[in-house]
Amino acid sequence: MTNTPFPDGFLWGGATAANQIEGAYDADGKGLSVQDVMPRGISGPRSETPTADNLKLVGIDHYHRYAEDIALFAEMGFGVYRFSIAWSRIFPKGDETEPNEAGLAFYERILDELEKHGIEPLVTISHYETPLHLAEQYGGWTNRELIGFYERYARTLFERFGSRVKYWLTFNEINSLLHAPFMSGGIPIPEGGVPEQQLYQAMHHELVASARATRIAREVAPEAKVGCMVLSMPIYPLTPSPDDAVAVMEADHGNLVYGDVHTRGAYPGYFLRTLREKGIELDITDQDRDDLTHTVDFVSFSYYMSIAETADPAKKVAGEGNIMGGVSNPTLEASEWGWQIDPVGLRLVLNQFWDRWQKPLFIVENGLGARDQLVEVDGEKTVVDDYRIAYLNDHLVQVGEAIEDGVEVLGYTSWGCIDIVSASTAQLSKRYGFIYVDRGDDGTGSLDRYRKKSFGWYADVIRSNGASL
Ligand code: BGP
Repeated sequence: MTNTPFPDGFLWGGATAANQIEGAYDADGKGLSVQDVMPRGISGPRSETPTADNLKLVGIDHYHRYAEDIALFAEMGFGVYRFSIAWSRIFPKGDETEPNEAGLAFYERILDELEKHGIEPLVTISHYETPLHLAEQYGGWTNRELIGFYERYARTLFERFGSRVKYWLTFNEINSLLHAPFMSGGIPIPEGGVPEQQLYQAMHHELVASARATRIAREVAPEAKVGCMVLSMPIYPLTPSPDDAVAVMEADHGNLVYGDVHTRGAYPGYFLRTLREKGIELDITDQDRDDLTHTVDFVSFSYYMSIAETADPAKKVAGEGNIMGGVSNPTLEASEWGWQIDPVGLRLVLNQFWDRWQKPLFIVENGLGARDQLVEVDGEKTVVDDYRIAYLNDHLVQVGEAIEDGVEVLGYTSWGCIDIVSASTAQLSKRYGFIYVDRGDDGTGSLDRYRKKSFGWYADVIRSNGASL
């Protein structure tokens, strides 16, 4: 197809995460993860034990319906499917020495289905799914021992699946740890919050673990391509004042450091300044420094929104619904959850990351959460989600612009390619899918799947390799 900027072999697909899709939270030996005690998503308190109102315990029952779901992905023409492996299915408590064979067998079945349909797997090793035992008995990633546990887990996956899975992501949105310590780092949050020293030490441990996974992959699965995964968010100065530009630079540095470490293999100077100014002394061994030099093959990221930033304390009102700080941009519309919609921002962040790191880029999350209404059209149940088609179309047009700018983009996996439980709200009513799932926030529903209008639209985009945009 000539009239498209997307290269031959561009990987079109969709993305999900184990804790948001699978359900079967305690099936076949699976241990609890932090998600199983987070019935209210990012902002709500954790529960002592799993509670019936936690929609993730059942999810959309993908654990039993995976063959039907993957067949629907294949019907859209997916070339790639991003999913996560639930750490506590493989190591139920996280600190065992031997894996849970039934957990490995489930993901063998997933890979069998993908292979049957010729869909490339893209596996997230840890997607906000730290085993609860590691959180409660070790303090999560504040504890250096987690590096060893993660290393054993990653090695097990590479040894078992390394010949079948080409693309791997080490941690989902590794730059969210400072903002969501329990969800992202399995760090119990005491009254008064987690001391910054511990948060930054946890960040260091995850970065070392990510680099060790990369080193192991080179050894055990030489064909594998390992990427880091960050939450991307272009930041605009609220005014053209130089002070606002400095505020943007400093906020940007807070996110760019993760990609810098993964691609350059060492902490940049601006980060060392941050530590000095915060009075934080990281415990970094010579082995850590050597580990960090094992850099990634590609950089992947999620993209939903952009934010603004200002140096003026009087204007520093955090953007609604955004866990990563910043202020609202008065020139942009927001979604119902306050996420500011900015397709051009995707072109900007693609250029920024490419110019900075010169590594192939993979967009592994992008989508619009919305309260879809199931209706009947010509006797078929569906959702007329023209708003989602418009959002995705506008964003993909900007991916095409970035490719014309010379940016190397490996692929695009739309987030929540089937309705699943939202991470931030822990609800099902914030729907992203091309496929509607009949289950409500009250947990009732048939769990039947229905193709939305965007299902056919995306199939056309994939079939035409982007020419239909
Ligand atoms: C990202 C997570 C995903 C997904 C997405 C959408 O931060 O990596 O797991 O949940 O956000 O967010 P939400 O589900 O909160 O609307």
